[in-house]
Amino acid sequence: MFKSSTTATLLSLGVALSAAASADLAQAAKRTITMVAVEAKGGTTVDKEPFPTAGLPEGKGYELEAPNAEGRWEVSAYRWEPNQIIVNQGDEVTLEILGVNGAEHPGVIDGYDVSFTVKRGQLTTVTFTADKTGVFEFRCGTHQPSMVGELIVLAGG
Ligand SMILES: [Cu+2]
Repeated sequence: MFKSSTTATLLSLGVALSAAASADLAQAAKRTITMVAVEAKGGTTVDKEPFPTAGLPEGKGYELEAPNAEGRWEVSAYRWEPNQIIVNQGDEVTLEILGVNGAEHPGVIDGYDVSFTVKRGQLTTVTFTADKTGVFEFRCGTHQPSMVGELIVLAGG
């Protein structure tokens, strides 16, 4: 008896909470998303792992350095972090992007006529209203094909 009434209470609480979450989602909001432009790096020596023979896609986004005199090889990839941004239609979105690796990253968001440049050690602020729904690619003009992301704008309630 106690158990089933507890379950019923928790269920109604859950319904109330999800209703509140839906109400929040339906309202346009100011959203600030903190991002970084980074280069993920790794490396090892040929005595531990052989140098990969397959190669990587063309472009400056990926780098695979052949073994040096000591047999050490390196691999790296430039990326936006995070690279998936989900907002609601109507939100006023601010991206605050810190350049950590790489001198400069010229960025664009397709379909939004938004462009910006991120420089190492500087915080670049990009503000726009997410007025169109859909999935929009954002990318760095220099570091392809790795430095891409998706802006996902969900339909308003
Ligand atoms: Cu870049």
